[in-house]
Amino acid sequence: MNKKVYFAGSIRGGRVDAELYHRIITYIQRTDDVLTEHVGDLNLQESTTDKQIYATDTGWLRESDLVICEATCPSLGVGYELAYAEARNKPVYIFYDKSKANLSAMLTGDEYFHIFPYEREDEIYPVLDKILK
Ligand code: 6IA
Repeated sequence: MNKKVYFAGSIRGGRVDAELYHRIITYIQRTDDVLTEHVGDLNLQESTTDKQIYATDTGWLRESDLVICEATCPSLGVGYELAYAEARNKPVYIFYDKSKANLSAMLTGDEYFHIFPYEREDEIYPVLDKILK
């Protein structure tokens, strides 16, 4: 059965990597379901209240089988989601470009998280294959 993937990526933290999120989400969707497809929407518009966003996203986090995150662009919301997922024992996989980001010690110091520093985007996809197999 398809896995339900919660993909986390920066929104208000900055959209510099939105196209990368879109490519990762499209890749995951070849085999599995992404609950948060909008994170990779290149024309994302705020269309609802923050309360509604929080209620929907935390519901999806509880419903998800696993969380996959691209964390190169720092985001408070993503950090919150990762802690929320850990508290509910969801497996969490974090990718970041090590030439661009110095990931928070609150992530790299937490052995619960599976963290994958990469140098080139093409290193991400074989790891995704292993995670989703
Ligand atoms: O602090 P940030 O905004 O960077 O947090 C980004 C994370 O919070 C993402 O992984 C999302 O799951 C979640 N998030 C933040 N803003 C939204 C949002 N905004 N919609 C859904 N999830 C969000 C409204 C855009 C709407 C038109 C789809």
